[in-house]
Amino acid sequence: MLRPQDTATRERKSLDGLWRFALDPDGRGRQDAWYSGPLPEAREMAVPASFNDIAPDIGDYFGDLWYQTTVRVPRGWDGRRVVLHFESATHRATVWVGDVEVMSHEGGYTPFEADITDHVRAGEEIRITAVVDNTLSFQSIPPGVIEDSPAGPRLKYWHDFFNYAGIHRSVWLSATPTAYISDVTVVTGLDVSTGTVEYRTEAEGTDGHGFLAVLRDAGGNEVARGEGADGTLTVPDVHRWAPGDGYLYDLELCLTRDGETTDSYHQSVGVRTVEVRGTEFLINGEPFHFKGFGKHEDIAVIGKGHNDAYLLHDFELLEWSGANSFRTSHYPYAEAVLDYADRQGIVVIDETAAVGLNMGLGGGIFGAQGYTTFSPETVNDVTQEVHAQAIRELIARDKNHPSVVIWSIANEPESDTEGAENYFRPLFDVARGADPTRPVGFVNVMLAPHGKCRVSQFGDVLMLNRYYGWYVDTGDLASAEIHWREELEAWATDGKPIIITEYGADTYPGLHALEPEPWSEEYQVAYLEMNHRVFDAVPAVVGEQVWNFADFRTVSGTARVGGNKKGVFTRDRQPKAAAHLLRRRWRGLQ
Ligand code: BDP
Repeated sequence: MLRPQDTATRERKSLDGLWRFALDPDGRGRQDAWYSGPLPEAREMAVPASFNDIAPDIGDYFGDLWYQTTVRVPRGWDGRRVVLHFESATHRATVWVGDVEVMSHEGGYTPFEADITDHVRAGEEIRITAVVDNTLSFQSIPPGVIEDSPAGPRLKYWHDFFNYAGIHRSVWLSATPTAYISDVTVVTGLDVSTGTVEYRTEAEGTDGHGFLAVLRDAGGNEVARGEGADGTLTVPDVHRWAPGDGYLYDLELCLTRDGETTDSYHQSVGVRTVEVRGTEFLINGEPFHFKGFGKHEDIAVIGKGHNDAYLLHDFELLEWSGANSFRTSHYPYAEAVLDYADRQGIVVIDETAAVGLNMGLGGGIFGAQGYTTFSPETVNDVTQEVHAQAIRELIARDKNHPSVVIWSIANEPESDTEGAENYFRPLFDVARGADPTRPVGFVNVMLAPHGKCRVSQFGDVLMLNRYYGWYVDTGDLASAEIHWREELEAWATDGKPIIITEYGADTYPGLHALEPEPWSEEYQVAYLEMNHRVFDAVPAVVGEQVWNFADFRTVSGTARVGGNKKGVFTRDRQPKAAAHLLRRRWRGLQ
């Protein structure tokens, strides 16, 4: 699947704006065919946005959410292939055009689309209705469960961020030629100063057509061209994509017939290599050290809705703090985020939405207890296939981003049992089958330390989340330092690169203490300094990503004060004292 583009042969029309919107607590809409006319009792809802924080009375709702809009198909689109494309709908959706069901999709963070040519006429208005379901189950990624409570059913889940949902990203109507390019895969290589761009084009309806690929530099000058659906282009004196230098070439892929270009698609290309060698993580053959954060898509009012202003602001703050990377904890982010990371030379660890596959974690902190993670009744074979599909869709979507250097297939799952080992082994194969070029890993939880974890054997890198001095040795940084170093030195014996993908301490902004104590700004600083001493003593550590970039909304609980407060920035992006510490460390300032 390719994202809609405006090119010499393609057009797109944004459907973002205010849609009609209705909750369906009794689950009547599907059988009463709400798609067959204007939605009953509709209010309006912003797209893209989470629906939860827009109005005061709907935040915790779960079930079917109905969205509807009308759009006129441009007059000039007669004879064209018309596509309806959703960048995401959380966590699943079914879509109708008029009265015709055109598609369903499972998974809240990857795109889906349908060819709706047969259901539309150029120049006429169409009604688009989507029913989005934000319920989680043991067979969804991430998992959840509906439990009874005296006040009625409640949705519980094992991840530490709020279940924001809705249409979080843009929706497009687009037109392509009927013979069209349907996918492209690019793999780049380097031989001293010469770059290679291996490309593979897929296309439909192309009898009698030829293929052309033209590579241009950032100034628009042609540097290489090739004929055929597949090929390898060579770029002497290549300008590499590198951390901090997001140089991109433009690869234009064309279908041609009788000397005319009948379809054209543009793919940006960063020429770089990624490799794990021993305990080193190499980008372009040079050791790379990750400095940055685990982030969230989380902002006031909009929730997980994509917002360009926050995108730019967050990257400015990454730059300010000296960060060179982040992880898309705990789900694939909007594609615009990865495009921007490509252009800025920011390195990304790209994660699926497989978070909370660990029912032993957070007992008492985050919610339900008493479940076994991997069992026929809970996370089972069906879940595993949904998870496999989530990995395939993530890689299909993001495979051409030079910024993406690691696939993270899960965050903090149970990983110390036979059930976990059997569940994950084939999922690593799925990831490697979909992309043999990038390292694959998963993020290990503190409950499965070195010697107990049965899943890290499958990873190319070790990604560890550790909270010594916070969840254990709370307030006792001296003991925390000893314990942490012991564990890390044990992991180093595995001979793989180690990235600390989470370390952090909840910090209430403005709370101060002469003797650093938990929740104070001074403690967050002292906690980070302790961690840094440990990392700097273990050469296999090739990266540190603080948890979290900013405070974020989560399920309420006794350990959560107005959200998770481990942000180095507040939710509205003001620095805590720790932000200045990181800036000094990462920028090498005094
Ligand atoms: C880890 C999770 C992350 C949480 C964090 C925390 O990966 O999602 O928000 O800990 O407790 O368990 O703050």
